[in-house]
Amino acid sequence: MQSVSVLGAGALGLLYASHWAKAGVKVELLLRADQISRFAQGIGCQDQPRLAVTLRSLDAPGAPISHLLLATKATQAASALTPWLVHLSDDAQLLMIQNGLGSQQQVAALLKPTQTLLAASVTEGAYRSPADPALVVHAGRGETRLGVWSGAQAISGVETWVGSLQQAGLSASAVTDILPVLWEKLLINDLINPLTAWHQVPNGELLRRDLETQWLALLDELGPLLPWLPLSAPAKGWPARIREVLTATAANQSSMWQDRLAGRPTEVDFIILPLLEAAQQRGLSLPRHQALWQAIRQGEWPPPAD
Ligand code: KPL
Repeated sequence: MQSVSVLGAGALGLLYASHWAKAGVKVELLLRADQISRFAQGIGCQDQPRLAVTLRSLDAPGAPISHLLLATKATQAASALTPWLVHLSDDAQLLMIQNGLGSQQQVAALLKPTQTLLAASVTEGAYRSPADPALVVHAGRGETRLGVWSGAQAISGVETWVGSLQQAGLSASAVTDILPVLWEKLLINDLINPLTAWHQVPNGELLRRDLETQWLALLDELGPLLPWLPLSAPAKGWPARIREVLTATAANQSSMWQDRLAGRPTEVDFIILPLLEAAQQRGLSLPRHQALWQAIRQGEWPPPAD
């Protein structure tokens, strides 16, 4: 892959974009006109030299987009992509890296049958530098597992993206069935993100005994639902898997905590809601999840601790 366009200049978008740029891939950031000045000095990972990338807004001329990384929040994937659809080539390949489930279906519905949609589950820990929004802090090394969601040249598309991510120094692998992988990630996000945002703590703090009991209680509540979900239990069991992610991303501010800090809508409708819906279909109830979803959705965060 010689060039890639990135839509969504948040933490993960910048993380991928700067790795590609450093590896010599031609990177184009797709931005709103009012965002351009923010990236005029280049982008990069904190403590590393800045890298120049092309900054393109909707009204600027540009070549048809053949490879697009869609790195917005799940809440914005479809709406952010819509104005760019006319700039996609007929055989464009898109890779989505959103948390949860729901945004993939929304984006697939916007594409032509000749275009390819890939979806990925990402466990990289990253947040934008508080001092400079053009810089990203790579707070925890994770991986990108990607597979086909829909489209024409899906299989060869997966190989192209995996190869390009690996060449850029990121850990990436192809999976034959992406849905169980996305459900597994949804569960990880369900157990980590709301609680870190609620208590305003980095991921690693959920290893504290008092907070661990809270995500273990959420996990316990999911027990009767898990056999119905299209995912297989991690080899070491769920608690060990969650502790592994918490340890690997200990210093990270979860994306939901970042949303709370920025006053943005959170991704609860893509993370907790699919679980509530799946439970409802089976006649199961998830009162803890229901209460958490409702409170966060309505922005009823607890007051900050003293
Ligand atoms: O995906 C994440 C997120 O914050 O959204 C994890 C893996 C929990 C890293 O923070």
